[in-house]
Amino acid sequence: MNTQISASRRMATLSVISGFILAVVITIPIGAQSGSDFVLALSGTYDAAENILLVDVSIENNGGDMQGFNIDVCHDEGILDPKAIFYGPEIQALNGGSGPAFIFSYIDAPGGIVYGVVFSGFGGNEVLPIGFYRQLFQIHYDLVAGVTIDTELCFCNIPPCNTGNCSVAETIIVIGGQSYPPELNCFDVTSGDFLRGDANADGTINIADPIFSLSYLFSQGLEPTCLEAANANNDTGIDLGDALFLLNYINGMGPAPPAPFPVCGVDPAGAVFGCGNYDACP
Ligand SMILES: [Ca+2]
Ligand SMILES: [Ca+2]
Repeated sequence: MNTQISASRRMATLSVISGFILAVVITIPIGAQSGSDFVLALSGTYDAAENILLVDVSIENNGGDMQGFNIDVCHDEGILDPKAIFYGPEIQALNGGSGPAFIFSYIDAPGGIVYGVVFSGFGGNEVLPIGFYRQLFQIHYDLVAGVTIDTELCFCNIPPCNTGNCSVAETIIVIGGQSYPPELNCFDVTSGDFLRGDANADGTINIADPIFSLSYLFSQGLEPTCLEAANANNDTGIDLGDALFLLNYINGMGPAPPAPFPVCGVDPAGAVFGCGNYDACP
């Protein structure tokens, strides 16, 4: 759990995305299974200037020393067009920083993408130990012209490709040379609304929000489910300044949070940390 908090916090503190980027709300999973030692999840942002949806695939690994994986993500081909896949920082750090030994990447698999990674070459022993990996890899999708972001992404098992060369396509995690199935959830993806300053994502702004932020920042409290909502002052950091900004506003001693505020909406422009899950808007 500490790994999750520190990794996410590091991402929140360091990640600054410039340009015209809107938060993309990716809602809670549909039809979640339970009991797996591996929980996959999605979060994302939409870059309106480039018309690209950037989706991070995370994994909560409670199973052991992970040696590799094959993960399929299915999408609506009438809305999304996958263009590229990039692995995240922990995979980049493998093998002395040279990255994984083998990558099998199929962005044109039927109905989705297939991404397989083997950490070590012959004789190696590279693993990702138990922990939370916020950006195991990232998928870049183009939006099909003329559509809005209102769709669903699912972790899935894509049948062996009838074109190309992806004959091993089932979603599995590898530990000790054995394959294990993770949870296969679906996530709604919308260019969603949120309320700036609502760090605890309950739909209202009050003193509970700066307390929630302070707990997250300094007491290993829960991470805001919508990081951009916690960016109360709409600058390039999620830090003590946001809690102080909110406290000043709540006590009538400072300005109100920038839009979207005081009603729900999308971020009109600017730097965004992403909004993984915000359900409090009507
Ligand atoms: Ca709140
Ligand atoms: Ca801030």
